[in-house]
Amino acid sequence: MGSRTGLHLDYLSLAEFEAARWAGVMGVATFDGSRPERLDVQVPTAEVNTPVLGDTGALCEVWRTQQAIESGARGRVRYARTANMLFGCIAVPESEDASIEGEQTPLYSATEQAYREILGTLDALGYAHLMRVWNYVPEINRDTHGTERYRQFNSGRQAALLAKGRPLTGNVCAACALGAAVGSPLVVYFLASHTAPTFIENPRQISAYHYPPQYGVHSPVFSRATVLHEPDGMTLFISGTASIVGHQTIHAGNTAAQTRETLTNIEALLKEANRVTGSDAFSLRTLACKVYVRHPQDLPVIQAELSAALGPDTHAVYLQADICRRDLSVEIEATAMVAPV
Ligand code: 3EB
Repeated sequence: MGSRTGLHLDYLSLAEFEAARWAGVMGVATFDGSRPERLDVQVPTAEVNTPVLGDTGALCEVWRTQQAIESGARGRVRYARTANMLFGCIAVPESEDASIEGEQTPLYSATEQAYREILGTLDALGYAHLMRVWNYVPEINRDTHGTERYRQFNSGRQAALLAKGRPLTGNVCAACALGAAVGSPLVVYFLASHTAPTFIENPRQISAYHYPPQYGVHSPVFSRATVLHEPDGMTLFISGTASIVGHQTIHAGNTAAQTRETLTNIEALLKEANRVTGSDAFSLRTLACKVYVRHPQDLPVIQAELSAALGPDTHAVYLQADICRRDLSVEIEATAMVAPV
């Protein structure tokens, strides 16, 4: 999606991206584990292992800017930055050794290390505000060491935030957390800013960081959305959004109804984004959506609901991924870039 914010987001097939040979690429995520051949080694690239649904084949999520970029690495974090923004990524394998010193699981340790390195990088380079984080956790719903792996991830994320003096409620990043193929490392990529974004909650939902303990001893730490105001435009990052009202999953077993409820949640977030920015800039039609589908056979049902709600020109890509609650069959994240108000 093009915009005047300096930041651009495009979802492209690998072939389209290889042919484009763009300048100004800040970061890339690929979703079938492949790496574009022609990509400059300087460009931080998150290699995510989730099957792409539909007929595009390998998919590249490409973040570009019109501003000058400097790239580098710090520990395992690869990054590219402009004056106000930093894209980064990290992949951390799970190692049984990593947790020897504590009672923690390998995934807990990998998560804690990933977040410590991310936050350390942001502190060192002066990008204080984590705006948006994408988390891909192999076998997210599997129980190991007596606990679901998503919950182990939540505990590790909280521990690192706490250790780095970050808040666990309120001004916390927009995010998503999805499953990935067995044997993959934990992959996290993110966008941070120098100037503060605005953090948005959904009036239809309890904030995730206030979920009751039935969802895990350590709550997930994320905001429902963030919006970054820049002189030349606004960027809205909508977190992974699902069929949750209050704190409860609704329409378990009914994917069409879950999709509609998810879209209602996204509409509520768009309304909030318009309210807090004093604009009417954000609407369903301004969104680029990334849709996570648990069961590939649900793809046509989900596509039909999306095009009914967003129109035939829907900007959406579809990935097969497990979702962090076992009773959820679909989750949608979205990004919008609009001109200044
Ligand atoms: C939910 O609303 C669904 O743990 O970072 C959505 C977005 C979800 C982010 C995360 C989890 C996360 O609770 C799951």
